[in-house]
Amino acid sequence: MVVAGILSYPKPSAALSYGTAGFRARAELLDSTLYRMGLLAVLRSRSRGGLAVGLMVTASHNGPLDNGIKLVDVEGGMLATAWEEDATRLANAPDDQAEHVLAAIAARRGAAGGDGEVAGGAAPPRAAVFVARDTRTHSARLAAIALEAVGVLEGRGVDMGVLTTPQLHHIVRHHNGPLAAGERLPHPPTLYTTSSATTTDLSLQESTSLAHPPSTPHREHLPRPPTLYTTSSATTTDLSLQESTSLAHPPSTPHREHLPRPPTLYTTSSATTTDLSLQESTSLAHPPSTPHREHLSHPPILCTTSSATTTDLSLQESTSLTHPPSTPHREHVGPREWASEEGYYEMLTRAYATLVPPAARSSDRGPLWIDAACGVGAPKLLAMQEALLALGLRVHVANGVGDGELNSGCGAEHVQKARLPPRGFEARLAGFDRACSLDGDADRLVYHYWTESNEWKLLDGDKIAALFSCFLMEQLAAAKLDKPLRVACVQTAYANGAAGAYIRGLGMEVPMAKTGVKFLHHEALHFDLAVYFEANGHGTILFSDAAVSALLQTQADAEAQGDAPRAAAARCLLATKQLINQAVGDAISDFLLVEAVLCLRGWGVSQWDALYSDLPSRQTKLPVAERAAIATTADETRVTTPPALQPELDALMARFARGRCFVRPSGTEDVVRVYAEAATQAEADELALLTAQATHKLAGGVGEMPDKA
Ligand code: G16
Repeated sequence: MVVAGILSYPKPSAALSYGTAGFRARAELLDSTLYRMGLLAVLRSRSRGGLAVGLMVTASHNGPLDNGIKLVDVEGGMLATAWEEDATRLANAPDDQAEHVLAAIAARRGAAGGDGEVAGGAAPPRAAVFVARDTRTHSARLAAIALEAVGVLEGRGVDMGVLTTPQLHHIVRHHNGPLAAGERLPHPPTLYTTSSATTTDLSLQESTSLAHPPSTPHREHLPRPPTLYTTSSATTTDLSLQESTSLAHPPSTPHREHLPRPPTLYTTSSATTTDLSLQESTSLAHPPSTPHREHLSHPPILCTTSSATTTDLSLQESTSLTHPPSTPHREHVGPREWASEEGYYEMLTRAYATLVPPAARSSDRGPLWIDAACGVGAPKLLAMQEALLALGLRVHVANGVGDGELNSGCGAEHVQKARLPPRGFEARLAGFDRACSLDGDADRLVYHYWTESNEWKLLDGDKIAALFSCFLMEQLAAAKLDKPLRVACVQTAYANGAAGAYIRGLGMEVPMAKTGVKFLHHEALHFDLAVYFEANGHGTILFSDAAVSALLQTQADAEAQGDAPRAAAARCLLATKQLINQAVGDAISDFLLVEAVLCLRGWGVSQWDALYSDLPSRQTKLPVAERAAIATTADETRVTTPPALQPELDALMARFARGRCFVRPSGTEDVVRVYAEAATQAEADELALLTAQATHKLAGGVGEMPDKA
C-alpha cells in the first residue's frame, strides 16, 4: 500500500527542502511531498505516543500559484528541527527508495508499526494527524492527498477544513494538552487506568495519575466505546465528538472508536474528510449570530485538579487560587474544550474581555480596517466580528477571499516589503484612523495609517514588538513581583536599529536570532518572559511556567493584602498570556493585543508610532542562479560565501551615515533577500541598490543588473 501510494504520486525532478517555514513550491510540484509528509506526520505522532501532530497546507505569503506544508509538532509549535532533515530526505528520495527512507526514519525514531514494519499491523499507539488548509484553489486537493497517506499507515487523519495556520497550532496544542510538554511522562503515553475512571484522553489526565502512572497502561483494558470520560469533577468528551450535533450531515456512527479501520475517510459534497466533527463549514456558512457573547462577562472556565481549583490558562480570576499548582506548566495549556475553532474564538474573546474591562472600552473609538490579503484570515475574522463588537471593538474586514488575487497588492508581505498601502486603503478612508494587514495564512500582522497630513505610515513587526514590550514592562513594574523575571525581546537582522535601541532602553535584553520564527521562538524559550517579532510582522509573546506561577502568586498575595493595583497588573499579564498565542505568531491574537493595549492606554495609532522613529530602510529581492551559493554567519548579518562579497558590502556600508546592509538566501522563495538602512530614505535606497548590484555581480545574479531599489 505504501509503495503503491508513493508510486502514484511521483516525485518531481526539482529539489525540495524544509526551509524557513516548511516546504514551498509551485502547487503542481507538491503531490508527492504532501503524500510523503502525511506518512512522516504519522511517524512523528507515533514517536510521541500517538499525540496529535498538525499538517497545514499553505504557502502563507507566497503568490497564488505556490503552495506548501507547515508541520505542527505535538506541543503546538513548529516541527522539531531534527525532523526537518528527515522531512527533506523523504521528500527528495527517488520514488523507488522512498519506502526504504521512510522505514529507516521509523526505525531510528522508534516509530515503526505493530510488527516492526512501517505499515505493520495495528501500531500501538495509533497516530493522529490534523490536516488543515488555507483558501488556495489547490489546497483542498493537496490536503486530501495528505489524508490519504495518513490512512495508509492506519493513522487517524482528521480533516480540519479551512483554518488559519495559527488556529491549527492552537488546536494541536490544546488537544494534546500539557502532556505534550511533559517529557517526564512514560512513553508511549497511551491509556491509563485511574482509580475513578478509565480514559484515553491524555489531556484530561490529572496530575495525580501522572505522578503515579499505571504500571500496565494497556489499551485492551479499555471498555468500548470510550467516548465519554470522567475526571474527578467534570464529564468531558473526546474532541472529535464535540461538535457532531452541529453537523449538517453527521456520520451515522460518529464515535471515533466505532469507525472501521483502516480509518476514516468520508466523502462530503466538496471534500474528502475524516472526522466531520471538526469541519469548519458550519462556522463559516453560519457564523454564530451571537458567538459567545453570553460568556463574555462571566468568570472564566474553572478547571479542577485533584488538589486545587484553578482557573483556565488565563487564570485571570485566580482569586480562588490560593495554592498555585506545583507543576504549573500542566495548568498553562488551557481546557481541552478550546481545542477547536470555536474554542479558539472563545479563548481570545474571553481574554480580551478580561484585559479590556467595560470601563476601559470607549464608545468613540473608531473601527479597525483589516486587510485580510484575500486569504483565510477573512472568514475567520468575520466569524469573530460580532463577538468583538460586543466587546467594543469594531472591525471592518476588507480584501476577503475572492476579492482579488491572494497576497497581491495587499496583505502584510506586500505592505511591509513594498512599503505601500494595500488595495482599498490607498487613500484615507472616511471613518478609519488605523488599519492592519494580515498575510495569506494569517500568521503575520503589520499596522498602517494615514496621518493628518496625508502621509502613509507603516507600523511593522518592530513597532508591534516595541508596543508589547513597553506594555509588559509597565505592567511588570506595577505587579512588583518578589523576584524579577528575565525579560527579553528577540529580533532578527531585519530589525530596525532604532527599535532595538528603544527596547533596550526599557531594560529588556534584545537577543538576535536567524530569520524564521522557529529560531526566534527557540531563543525566546530561554527567558521567563519574551516578546519575539520579525520586522515582517511574525511574532508573539511567550510566558514561561515560572512567569505564570510568579504572576499567580503575586495576584493571590496582592488580593490577600488588598493591594488592588498590584493584583490588577498581575491579572492583566495573565490575561495577556491567554490572549497572545503561546504556540506561534498569530495575526488575529496579535491584533487583539495591539487593540487592547491602545485601548487601555487611550492611545491612537500615532501615539504608538511616536514611541521611536524608524531608521529609513529598504528591502528588495534578487533572483540568482543558485541561492545556496550564498552562505552567511549564524545571525545572517555577514556573508561568508562567496568570500569576495562581504568586503564589498563592508566598503559600501562605510560610505553611508548609519549605513547597514546584508544579504541572505530566502528560505521560502527562490531569491536572495537584500536589506539596507541608512540615515535618510534616499541613502537607504541607494545602499540597497548598490548591495543588490554587488550581489548580482559576485553571487551569480540572473537577468539584468538591478538599476533601482
Ligand atoms: C515565513 C517564516 C518567517 C520568515 C518568512 C520569510 O513566513 O515563517 O519567519 O520571516 O517566511 O522567510 P525567508 O526570508 O527565508 O523567505 P510565512 O509568513 O511565509 O510563513
